[in-house]
Amino acid sequence: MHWHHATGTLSLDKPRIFGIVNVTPDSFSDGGRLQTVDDARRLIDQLLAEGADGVDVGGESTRPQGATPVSVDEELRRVVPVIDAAVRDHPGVLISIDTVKARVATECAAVGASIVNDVSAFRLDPQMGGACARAGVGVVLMHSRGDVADMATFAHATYGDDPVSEIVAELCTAVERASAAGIPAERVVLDPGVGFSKRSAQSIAALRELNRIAAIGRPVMVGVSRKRFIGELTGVTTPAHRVAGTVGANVMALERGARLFRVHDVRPNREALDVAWAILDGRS
Ligand code: HH2
Repeated sequence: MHWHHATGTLSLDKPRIFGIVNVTPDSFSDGGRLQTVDDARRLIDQLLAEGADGVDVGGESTRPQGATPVSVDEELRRVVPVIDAAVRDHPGVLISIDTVKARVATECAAVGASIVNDVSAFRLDPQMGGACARAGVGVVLMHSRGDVADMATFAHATYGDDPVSEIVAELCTAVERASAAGIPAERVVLDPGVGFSKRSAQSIAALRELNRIAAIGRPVMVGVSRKRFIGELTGVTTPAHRVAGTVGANVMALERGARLFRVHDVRPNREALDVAWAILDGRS
């Protein structure tokens, strides 16, 4: 399988890793770490040196403790200089912009982002589908409910007996939204949205039954890195210390069909996913 994006195609014949670059003062696990563009450049150098296939740059947090929505101008002020610098430092680098806003997507694509990662799967900005179609970007449609301020809380975490069937149905609706906006299927990746409008049991069910999401027919990304359900299962309260739990979840997600992994800690995930893939795939 291949994922088409604005500057080419990414083959998914092995696990692909996107390193997280949060240019936000309030992200749940590493907020405030990047104070300057040079801080972001150093992090990007490190993520790529450790084996990331691309970087996911975000300027608006969706943290569980009630994120503060950010204006378009403030979000652009945070992310555009970082994307500019990444393109200059690493020509050809695959850059994804994590945003729910069409104008941010358009302006980031203009300076070199090839992928738009929308945690609302085009629900929150009616212009987003058209903007992504025009820019020719690859898109990640992530499952969530509610708005930026409450999507990472339990406010909308109400499901019946089979939460995964509801996640699958809502992702299928997102795929239709993207298609109606003029985005070809080859540009679409789906994400179950671990921790978004889901209690831990529901996030774990989504990972356990990830095959049902893969069966929709598009490549699957997962973002489990350092998340709350890992803290609950392991007792590790500091998000940055949840690396081993993150690796465990990613390896199981690979086995159940995920091919794209959004992580903070690239090296341990790279090593684990490459070894797991050699065993799964029979090639080494
Ligand atoms: N999770 C977060 C943000 N963006 N995108 C995708 N596709 N999948 C995810 O699971 C996902 C995402 C939240 O994590 P993080 O960026 O670490 O924190 P914050 O939202 O506080 O910036």
